[in-house]
Amino acid sequence: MQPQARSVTLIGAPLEEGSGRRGAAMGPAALRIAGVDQTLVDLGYDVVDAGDVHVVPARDLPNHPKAHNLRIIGAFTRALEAGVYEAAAAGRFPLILGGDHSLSMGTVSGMARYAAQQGRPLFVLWLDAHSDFNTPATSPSGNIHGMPVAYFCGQAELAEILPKERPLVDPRNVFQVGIRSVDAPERELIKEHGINVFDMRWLDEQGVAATMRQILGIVSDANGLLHVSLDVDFLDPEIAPGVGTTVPGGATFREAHLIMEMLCDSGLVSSLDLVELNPFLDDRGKSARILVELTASLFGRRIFDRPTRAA
Ligand code: 6HN
Ligand code: MN
Ligand code: MN
Ligand code: MN
Repeated sequence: MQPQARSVTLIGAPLEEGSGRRGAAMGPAALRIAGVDQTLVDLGYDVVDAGDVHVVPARDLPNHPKAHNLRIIGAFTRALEAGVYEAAAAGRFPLILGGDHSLSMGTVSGMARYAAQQGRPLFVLWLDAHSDFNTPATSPSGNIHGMPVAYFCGQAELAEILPKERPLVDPRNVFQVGIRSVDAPERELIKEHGINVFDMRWLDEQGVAATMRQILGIVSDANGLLHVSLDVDFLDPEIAPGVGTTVPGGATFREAHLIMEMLCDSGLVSSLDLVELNPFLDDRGKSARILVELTASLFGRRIFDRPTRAA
């Protein structure tokens, strides 16, 4: 099986204001140069590149002392929420080229609106070194890219970026894999809200195959949609150095590919974010290329077909 939609809309989100440093705004360009569009065309998909989102800072939002650049991030959130919702509602697979991780406030919110309309639960697979469940009150940095999960679960107050009645994601429907850097107050929030964390120790002990079977079984039993958010720092910095927040001891090339292959086989994936790529910090396009390789695996590139049980 393949991801559900046979047509893909690429949406560039040149956003870097959610991270503590510059460079991630060049991410969409690097992913295009690495060939994300043609890779999907070669796999047989109908691909439309909607180009990059361009916004001006939202003047109705406050300047928040503990959530930096809220006005520009708020404007991106609104535009991405709408763009992702519209692509999904048109039967297409939204693939977001980031951009720092604050963009997921918009993309996941857009998918949450779509899922609610379909009467199906939305699940989120968060592949990241970090939990990104800070709030302005707990954040050590004030950087909003550390807050998107708390935002789309309704826990991070960031003024009224989206209407108050926006559909939220149930924290128990969030699966975080690869986690190895969590702030102390953030950890308490994660436990309190029941986020499912499969940290690096879990992966070392249980392996990615058993972990993914467990997650995919839950999504499948619930007839859910699955949004995947892939942060470059999920991967080990040796293979993917192009990110501002490297943490040693990340996923290997093979672990990451197996996750993508199992996601593909499940047919459950509805949407994908590729985030935190910082080409300014990359090593000759290495990280951009691996993201495109992983995307190809998620969309069905494989070495050989596996024997299937069902006829
Ligand atoms: N990311 N927990 C740290 C913070 O500042 O909140 C790091 C967040 C990193 C965010 O990797 O997308
Ligand atoms: Mn992240
Ligand atoms: Mn991260
Ligand atoms: Mn709460």
